[in-house]
Amino acid sequence: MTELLVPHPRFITLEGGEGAGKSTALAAVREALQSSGYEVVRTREPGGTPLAEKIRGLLLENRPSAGGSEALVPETELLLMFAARAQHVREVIRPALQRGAYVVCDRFTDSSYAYQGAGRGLDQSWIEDLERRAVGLRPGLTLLLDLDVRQGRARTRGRDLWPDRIESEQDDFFERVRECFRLRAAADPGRFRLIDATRPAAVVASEVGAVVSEWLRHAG
Ligand code: T5A
Repeated sequence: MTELLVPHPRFITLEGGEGAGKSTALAAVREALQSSGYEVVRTREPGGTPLAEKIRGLLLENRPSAGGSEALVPETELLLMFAARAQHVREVIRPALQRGAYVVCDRFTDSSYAYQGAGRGLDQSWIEDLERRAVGLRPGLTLLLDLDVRQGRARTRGRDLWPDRIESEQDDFFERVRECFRLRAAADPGRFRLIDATRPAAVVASEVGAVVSEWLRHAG
């Protein structure tokens, strides 16, 4: 049976390109929610359950020993992302929402549209179908941290000695990813908030906190 896509007001996601500062901003989201007295479940994708974290390892592993000389083809990459997501939604996200918690997730299905859809060139309608059938849930609020591709990559280069398999893609791949995120945000202003992530971390965190407080006034 095809599931309906239901946006949930207590489900908040952070999206953006590499090094946009999502992990850093997530702390500001959590702080804003906890200071209002809510239980917060912080999680990430791909991953978030023991099985989904194993799938994350398959997806991001960059050493040739992971699959010998066998490269992960785009279709496998997409299906593994959704395999991990289905598990994560069923085991962690839905139960937390059902008991009244807020769930804050570092990346979700928008990343599949951006990376596997725009980046790898896979058919968007296939992703839509997987989203309806295997996920059936959308965030109520998505913070898109937007940043020039080179600036983001310079940040992660300074941090990562060994880039993962997806981080090792070329700039044009990440330009398509960024463009897709921006188009999705423009098409759905009720859900997305575009955050200028070029500014210092403290300034970004303060805006993120303000956006979440505003969201709580409306949704809480
Ligand atoms: N993916 C994921 C898909 O392809 N499809 C999908 O469906 C999903 C769910 C995940 C990979 O999987 C892909 C996307 C990714 O390639 P990951 O390691 O979780 O892998 O990768 P990212 O989510 O990109 O995580 P990063 O850590 O690389 O980026 P963040 O979280 O955006 O950045 P953050 O906060 O760790 O910051 C990066 C560095 O910049 C500094 C931080 O201190 C840190 O060193 N920084 C700033 N510096 C200056 N100014 C600021 N404002 C800063 N904010 C942070």
